[in-house]
Amino acid sequence: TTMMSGSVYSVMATQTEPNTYDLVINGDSVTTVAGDYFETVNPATQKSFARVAQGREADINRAVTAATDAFGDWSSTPPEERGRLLNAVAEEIRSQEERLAQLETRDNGKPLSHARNDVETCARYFEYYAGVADKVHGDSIPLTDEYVDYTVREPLGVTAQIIPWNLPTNIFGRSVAPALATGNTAVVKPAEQTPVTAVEIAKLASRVGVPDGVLNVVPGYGSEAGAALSSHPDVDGVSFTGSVPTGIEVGKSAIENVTNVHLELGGKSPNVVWPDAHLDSAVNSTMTGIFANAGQVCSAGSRLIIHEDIKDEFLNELVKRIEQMDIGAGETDPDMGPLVSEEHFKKVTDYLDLGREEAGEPLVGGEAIERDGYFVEPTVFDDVDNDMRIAQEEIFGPVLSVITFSTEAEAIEVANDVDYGLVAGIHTQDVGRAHRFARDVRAGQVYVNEWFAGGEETPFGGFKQSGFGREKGLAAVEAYTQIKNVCMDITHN
Ligand code: TXE
Repeated sequence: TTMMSGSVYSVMATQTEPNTYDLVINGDSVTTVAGDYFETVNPATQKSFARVAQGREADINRAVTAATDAFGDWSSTPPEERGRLLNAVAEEIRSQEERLAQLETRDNGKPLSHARNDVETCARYFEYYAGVADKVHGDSIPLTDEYVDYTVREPLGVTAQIIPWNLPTNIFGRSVAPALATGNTAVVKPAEQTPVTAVEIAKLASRVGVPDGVLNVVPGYGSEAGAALSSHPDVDGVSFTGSVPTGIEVGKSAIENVTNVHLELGGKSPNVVWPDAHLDSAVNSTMTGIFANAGQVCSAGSRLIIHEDIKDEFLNELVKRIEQMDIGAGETDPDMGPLVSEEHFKKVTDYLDLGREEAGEPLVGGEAIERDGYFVEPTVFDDVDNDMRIAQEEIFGPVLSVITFSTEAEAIEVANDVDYGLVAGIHTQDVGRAHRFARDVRAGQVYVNEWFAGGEETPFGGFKQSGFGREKGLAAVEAYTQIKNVCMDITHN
C-alpha cells in the first residue's frame, strides 16, 4: 500500500508542481540577471526533475542589497513579533509537509520517511527559535559604585547561508531560523544538487508575512553564486556546511572581509562497541549511523571500532540485517535510496575499489547496483587498519570500515586517530566507561548507546578539521549575535 500511494502521489505531484524554480529576492520570485537555468536530476531515475535559476554574482549582489535594506526594520521588529512570524513559518511548513517531502525525495533521492522527518525537523527549528526570539538578552556586570554596566546582544546583520545537498531542508532550518530569530536577515545559497525546497520555503515564509528582503534564496553553483556570496563585503556573517576544502576557501574569503564565519565540515566518526552493549540496539544503531541517508551525513558513524570478543557475533548479525535491506527509489520509501548525483556516485564507487585494494573483499556489498539511478550496495569492509584511507577519509556513502580493538586505551586512541572530530559514539552498559570515553574523545558530540542522539535543542559542531562554531540549541544564539558592552559613569549629577 505504501508503495502504491507513494507513486500515485508523485504522479499527481509531477503534474501539478511548477517545475521551474526562480530566485527569491525581496519576497518575489525573479529570474536571474543573465536569464539562464540549470537542471537538477532525480537521482533515482537520472531524469531531469526541475529547471532552476542559475544565480551568479549579479544576483547575489541583488539579494545582498535586499537583505541589507531589510535589516534595519527586521532587527528593530519586536522580538515577540519575529517569534510569531517564525511560528507561522513552522506551521506553514508543517501544513505542506507531504508536498515538501515529495519534492525533497525527488531532488535528493532520500527515502520519503526520511524526507518527511527532515521537513518536520525544519519546522521544529523555526518553532524552537520562535520561542528563543524574545529571550535573547545581555548581562549586567557589577563594577564599582561609580558605574552601571550592561551588555546587549545584537544581530550580526546580513548573514550568508551556504547549504549542502545531504539534508537540505533540515540544514536550512538549522541555520536560517536562529539567524532570523535573533534579528539578522539572510541570503541562502542552497546546493546546486538540491535547491528546490529552499526556494519553496522562502516563498512560503513570504506568504505568511515574513517581510520582503528578510529571507532571500539564490540557487546556483558553488563556484559562482557561493563564492560571490561568501566573499561579499556587505555580508556580516557566513554560515557554511560542506566539505573541508570548500570550507577553507569560504573561511578565507570571509576573513578577508573580517566577517564572522562558522564552518560545519565533515567527519569520520568512531562508533565504539563493547561486549556489554545491548546487542540488538547496538546493531540497529550502527546501521542507522552508516546507512541513514545512504551514509551521506556529516555525523555518520563510518568507523565501527569493535571489541574482539564480540566482533564475530556482532558482524554476523549486522550482515544478516544488511542483506534484508530494501534499496530503491526514495518515493517507495525503502530503507536506503540512491546517492545524490553522478559525481558523488563516482566518488563513492572509487572508494569501493580503494577499499578492496586496502582491506580485501568486503563482508557484504561493495558494488554499484545495476539499474537506473545512482545506487550502491550497503558495504562493510572488515579488518581495516585505522591508517588506511578508507578509515581516514570521508567517503560520505554507505560504506562501513571495521576496526578491531581489545583495550580501553586502544579504543580511545583509534577513535581519536583521525583529522576529524565531529561525533563519537559508544555502546556499553558500563557507565564509568561511557563517561571516560566522553571525557577523552575529541569530538563535538558524544552519543552513548544511540547513534544520532540529540535534538534541535542540543549544540552541534566540530572539533579539529570538522570545523568551528556551534549551531542548534541556544549555542546558535551566540553564533548569530555579537555582544555590545555599555558602561556608564553615574557619579555626575
Ligand atoms: O561539497 P561542497 P560537495 C563532503 C562530503 C562530500 C564532499 C564534496 O564528503 O563528498 O564534501 O561534496 C557550495 N564558495 N560534504 O562538493 O563543495 C556548494 O554549492 C562558496 C560534507 O557537494 O563543500 C554547496 O552549496 N560556496 C557535508 C556547498 O558549498 C561553495 C555536506 C557544499 O559544497 C563553493 C556536503 C565556493 N567556492 C558535503 N564551492 C557536511 N558537512 O554535512 C561550493 N560551494
